[in-house]
This record gives sequence, C-alpha cells and structure tokens, in this order.
Amino acid sequence: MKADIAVIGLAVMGQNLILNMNDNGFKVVAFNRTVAKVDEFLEGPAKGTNIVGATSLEDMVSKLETPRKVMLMVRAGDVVDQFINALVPLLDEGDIIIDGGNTNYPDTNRRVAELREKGIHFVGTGVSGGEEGARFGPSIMPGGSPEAWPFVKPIFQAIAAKTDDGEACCDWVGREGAGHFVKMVHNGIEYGDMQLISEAYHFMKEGLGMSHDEMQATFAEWNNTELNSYLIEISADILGYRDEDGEPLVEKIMDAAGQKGTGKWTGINALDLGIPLTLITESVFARVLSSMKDQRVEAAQLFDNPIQPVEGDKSEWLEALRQALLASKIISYAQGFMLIREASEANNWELNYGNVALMWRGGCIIRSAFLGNIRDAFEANPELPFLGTDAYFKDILQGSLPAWRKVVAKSFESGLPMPCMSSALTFLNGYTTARLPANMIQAQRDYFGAHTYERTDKARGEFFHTNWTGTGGNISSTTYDV
Ligand code: NBP
Repeated sequence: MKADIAVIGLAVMGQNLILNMNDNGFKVVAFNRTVAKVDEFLEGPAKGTNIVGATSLEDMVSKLETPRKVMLMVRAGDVVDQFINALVPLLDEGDIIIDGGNTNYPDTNRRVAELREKGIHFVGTGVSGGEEGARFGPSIMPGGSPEAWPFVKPIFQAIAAKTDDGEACCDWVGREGAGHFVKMVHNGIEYGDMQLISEAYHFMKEGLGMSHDEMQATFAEWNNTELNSYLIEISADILGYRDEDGEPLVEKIMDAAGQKGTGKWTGINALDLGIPLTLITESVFARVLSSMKDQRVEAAQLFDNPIQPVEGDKSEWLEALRQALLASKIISYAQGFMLIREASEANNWELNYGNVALMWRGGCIIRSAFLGNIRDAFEANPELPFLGTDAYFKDILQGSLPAWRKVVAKSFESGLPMPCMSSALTFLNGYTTARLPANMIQAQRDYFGAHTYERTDKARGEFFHTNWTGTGGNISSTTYDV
C-alpha cells in the first residue's frame, strides 16, 4: 500500500506531526536531509508504527499515492526553496507541496505563483501548538492553491486539535500566503499576551510585593474567569516551579527575551497596511528593550528611579489588574483582527474572521475561552470593523475602564514599566474620541509644507491651503496618503 503523505524534516515538529498522522490512520513516509535521522526515528519513536522511511527524495516520491502530498517541516527560508527545487523534477502535475514552517507570507505568495506555472499545487500552512500540539492536535492554518485543499483536508482536520464541540481547529484560510499571514498574526498576538501577563506579574511582584505562591494562586484563579487560556495556565505553573534549591526557577532566568521574527513581521505589516497595531508592536519593542540587559543595568545605577511599592487593599488591586489585563487583551485581539481584515481586503483573500478565531480556539499557544466569543462576534457581524464594538466586548471594555485607568496610572506613579496595558488604554482612548488633536498636525503640515487640510465646515475630500505667514505662496503640495 502506498503512503498518504510524506513529511520532510525530522526535528521536533516533523516527528510529532508524523506520529500524530500515524495515530489517525494515515500512512506516512519520513525523510530528512541528514538521512541517519530517518533510521533513528524508525528505530526510536516510530518503532512498531506504520511509518516508513525514505533514503532519498526519489525513494520518498516513489512510495507516495497520487496526487502526491509532500509536507516540509524544515527551517523557514532558503531551505524550503532548496527542497522545492529538488522536488519539482520528481513530481507530476497536480501533486502538492506543503510548507508547514514559520514562513514569511510573501515567500508563500511567490511559491504558490511559481509552482502554479509548473502545474504543482502549493500550500503554506501555519502550525501552532509547539511539540505537544504537533503530537496530539495542533491548530493548523492552511492557505495557498485552493485545488489542493480537498486532498489535504482529511489529513489536516483529523490531526488538528478539536474544540469542546468537536470542531477541528483547522479550516481553509484563503489563497496565496493567507495561511502564513494568519499564523504570523497569531504569533504577534502571542507576543502581546505574553507581555501583558509579564506586566501583571511585575505589578504583583514589585508593586504589591506578592510571594510566588500567592502569584501562582492568583493566576490559577484568573484561569477560572474570562481570562481562561493556555498562557495564563502555564504562567501559574511557572510561578510555582521550584529549582533544585527550592527557590522559584523563574527568578533565576535572565530577563532578556528572545524572538524569531514573527512579531516583528506583524508590526512591519501593520505599518505597511496602515493599521494601529500598537499593543503587539509595543510587545516586540519590550522584548528588544529587555535584551539590552547591560545597558539597562548601567542606566539603573545612573538614575534614581526605583519602583515604588503599591499601597492599598491587595485584593482590590488584584481585581483591578485582572480587569486591566482582560481589557488590554481584548484591544490586542481587536487590533490583530483589524490587521487581518485589512490584509484580506488588500489581497482579495476573502477571509472568514470567525473561522480564524475557531482555528485558534484549540491546539495553539493563544488558545483560550475568549476566542469562542470572538467567533460569535464575527458570526453575528462578519464585517465588524473593530471587535471592541461588539456588544459582549464593548461591555467588558466599558466596565473595566475605571480599574484599567487606576492600574495604568499607578504603574506610572510607581515607576513600573507597563508598555502594553498602557498602549491598549491609550488606543481605546483615541479610538473612542470623536475629535482628536490631529487638526493641529494638519495645520502644521500645511504651515511648513503646504500639504493642505480638509475643513470641518466643508465636505470631506475638499482640500484647502492657507498662506499662514503672509510670506508663503498660495501653491499647495499634491494631496495623497501613503
Ligand atoms: P527546525 O526549525 O529546527 O528545523 C530542523 C529541520 O530543518 C531539520 O530537518 C533539518 O535537517 C532541516 N534543515 C536545516 Br535546520 N537546515 C537545512 C538545510 N540547509 N538543508 C536541508 N535541511 C535543513 O525544526 P522545528 O523546530 O521542528 O521546526 C520546523 C518548522 O516548523 C520551522 O519552520 C519552525 O519555525 C516551525 N515551527 C516550529 C515550532 C516549534 O515549536 N518548534 C512551532 C511551530 C512552527 P537536519 O536534521 O539535516 O539538520
């Protein structure tokens, strides 16, 4: 019997996805650049399964049922192109190549188009959930050549995580690099969620002076509220974890955050598409700032700027902090969906935003109860421009405002850095302000550069220039937005 699919790349993700496919009754051929790893895999974790190995790409292709499906789980970038170039001469028209790595979506756009010329279908799919997700049910976000979906769907939907209602956390996202775009935004949101949790932990530890047991208990309690999510759950575990000497391990970990680029790409895309994705972008900058450890240590000695303790009733502060975290998280997801919507419109991807929320509902790192509410919001209004105006989310934002303001104000007073909770509040303040001071900016632009302005007492689209000093001319600059 020929195999249903081949997977190239036997690192953590590839091996676990193969074992997951095998559990779900699919026959898989495994291949890896370093071929010795194929034997190690077959003799190790894959022993006693239906998984077969290949000694070369030719051998691998000969073992596949047509149309052939070859999935790459290798390092993103040139390595993917190298495998595609080696595979194309071995494949026939109608065969399918799938890239399951963390690829930047313009690369997927290009590969879909290049392979279409050769009659080969290409799928670029986000896979989230890390090692455990890959093994027992990841969130899978496929996009690319729509012709490939009917062939890939039974495998992907079988191995994907399921919601409590049994729905697969995998559906067709859209054409071109839409799947990888959605995965990129997922990772950006992950950056934001992690930073928000870190800010809450900082407030508890340095502001309220809480012990690790108290903080663990608080996060565990929060996990029974609207904040219920994988990241809150693991944060409670992390705070409770003791090193060999009985001390909390988290305090021995260097405070310099790493990153592999997906948060940065999300921020760059937001700037390109003109979306105010302030929270995720702040979370990327927060990681960058954290990585300047030596400079920070030096500056801390230079300035007299210690964190002041937060006085007052601890349980009241904790409830305020919980509300500030929840409200900020809503803003982050709302901004993320604004970006997805803009990309969908700019690229004609026709994305279904409710389905995107469903795909993130289980299996992935940002899985949470809250994504069910996001799905409901987009089901009620598929064209919702800003999630924060949906009745459910609007009520939470409105109700949290006093506590959120109190927490952010206290962070400024006490010298606690709080870039994401404060930027989220600033965003909502701006988004809900009918008249912003941008009239001053327009006046300045017209003053120094004759860039013109629209008037509140005239129709939109009519542009005016004033000779502000009496010495400038009446000629205006061309009016366009970038
Ligand atoms: P890695 O990202 O560490 O990639 C390892 C694989 O890439 C191995 O098969 C390795 O072959 C191959 N490879 C490398 Br590295 N350089 C190569 C080259 N020059 N030519 C050919 N093959 C090469 O593995 P991973 O962590 O399993 O991730 C796989 C993909 O999934 C990545 O794109 C990653 O970003 C993405 N992803 C990872 C996670 C996660 O939690 N780790 C989650 C979601 C998505 P070798 O064995 O011969 O060196």
